Amino acid sequence: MSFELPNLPYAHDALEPHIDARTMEIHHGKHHAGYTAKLNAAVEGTANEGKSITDILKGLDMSNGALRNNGGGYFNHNLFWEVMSPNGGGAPSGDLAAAIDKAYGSFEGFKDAFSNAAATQFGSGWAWLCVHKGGAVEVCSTPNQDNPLMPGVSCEGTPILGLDVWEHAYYLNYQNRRPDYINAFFNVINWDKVSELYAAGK
Ligand code: MN3
Repeated sequence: MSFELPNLPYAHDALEPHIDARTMEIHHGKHHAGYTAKLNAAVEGTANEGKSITDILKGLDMSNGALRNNGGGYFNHNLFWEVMSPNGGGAPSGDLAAAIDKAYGSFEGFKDAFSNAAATQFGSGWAWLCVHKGGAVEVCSTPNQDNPLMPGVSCEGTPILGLDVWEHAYYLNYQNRRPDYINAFFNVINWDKVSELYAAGK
């Protein structure tokens, strides 16, 4: 059984004007599809065949570049599409809001920390909100397609929100204005989904 590229949960143009349709087409149909195909090639005929992507990442041999880059790329984009929605934006509520307030003082405090992590990740990478066992949340960032599930990587929690800050994620619409893209992302965050992932991961 091999990994499949998931369908987007909305139309390519659904996140406009925050994320443009052409970027979504290329990002999902070319980049994510590429990671998926290369992940399958990296897993085929190895002891990882048949394992879930989470199990593969948690048990990853970090020196296996093909699996690290493409397994990370596969998982990270799966999460990215899910945590966005045309009906997104606003702020979280309930347990997740309480955990965010506890860690960052307020939603605005969290937004600053997350935006800063995304803006200061040098070159390609991701910003994350992770949950640890017990329910504490933490913001961090990773280079390339690394992911906090991988051994020894950054905040080592379960990622429940991820923002792709590779140039392929924003360059057509925002060129070098990464901060504008980060700000726009907050208009499409699907906090219901993030809360669901928080409840499952804490
Ligand atoms: Mn990407």
